[in-house]
Amino acid sequence: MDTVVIPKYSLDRDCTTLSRHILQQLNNYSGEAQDLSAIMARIGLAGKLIARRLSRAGLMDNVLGFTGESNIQGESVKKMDVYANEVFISVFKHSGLVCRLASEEMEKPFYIPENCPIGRYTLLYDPIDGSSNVDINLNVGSIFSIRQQEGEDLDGKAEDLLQDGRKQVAAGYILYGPATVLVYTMGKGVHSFFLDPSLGEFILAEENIRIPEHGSVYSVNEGNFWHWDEGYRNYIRYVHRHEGYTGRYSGALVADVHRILTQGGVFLYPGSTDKPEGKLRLLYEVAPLAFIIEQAGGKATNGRDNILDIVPKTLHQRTPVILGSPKDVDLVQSFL
Ligand code: P6P
Repeated sequence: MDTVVIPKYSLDRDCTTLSRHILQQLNNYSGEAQDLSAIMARIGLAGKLIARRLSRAGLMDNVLGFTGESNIQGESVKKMDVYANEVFISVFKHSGLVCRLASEEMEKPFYIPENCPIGRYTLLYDPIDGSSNVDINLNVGSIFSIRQQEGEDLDGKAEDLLQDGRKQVAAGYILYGPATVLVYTMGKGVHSFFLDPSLGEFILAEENIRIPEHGSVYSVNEGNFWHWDEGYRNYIRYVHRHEGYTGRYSGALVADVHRILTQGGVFLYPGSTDKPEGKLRLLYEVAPLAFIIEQAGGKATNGRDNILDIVPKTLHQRTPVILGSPKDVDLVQSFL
């Protein structure tokens, strides 16, 4: 299946919005298809609201900097984290679509009561990933994953979310950069949309994106070098000593993974002696990105198991991750 690039500036291109593309992908106009189409459109609205805030952040009071609070992860919360988290909640209110939201910024799942009698979908998300970049105007992203509720969740613990990544109905990310780009999959390939500010719409740019079999980029925070197992250190020594490799690391997962998706290579965030599970969260960071990468023909592993096969025990469970081009993921694993 080749990557299809849509002719630019055709009328039909300008009309291929997120919601239309979902219906095209599902090739039906059932209630369920319409629901998923509406969910994706609302995720697009969240992206537009966050992109607008980011573009004005430096000119507004009370947008940048820290709140002084810490989140469930024990991390200092940025004002932008709180705003973006609220955006995702607000865009799904009175939608009848999504009953529960699970976010990096909220210890427990958040229920939108007016939606719960009928809303059978759950949104899991990292509202602003890479928020350390917000104050210096570098790339940040949002990551999302859609799952269907199983059972009645009578105890309000959303334990049906603790299932493997293959239960994801849809997943993707929004990259806030020179352009705002939304990339998603529903298990039928990976597709990218650019926000056209003149239309206020995400417009289809590429369909069925395929990750190169190999790429020159390795993306990792080498500052943790002496905290890794020897196998990771030997991999880094290999790429240091062999021609054809280059390091790229932005500190924002979405930006680094988007580079790997489009140019090939490997992103890794290994476990360390003090944090054997690594830093990145499984349910709303690594599993959605693994779905994207695998759908594009790449691989995603924790060093032993396929990321999409991992069954989490807790909502905010972390996992080590190696993801990207098949040949490069295999090379890393050959040292472990
Ligand atoms: P480190 C940002 O805080 C984040 O969650 C990801 O976006 C990013 O990949 C990672 O942490 C960076 O972590 O330890 O390299 O600063």
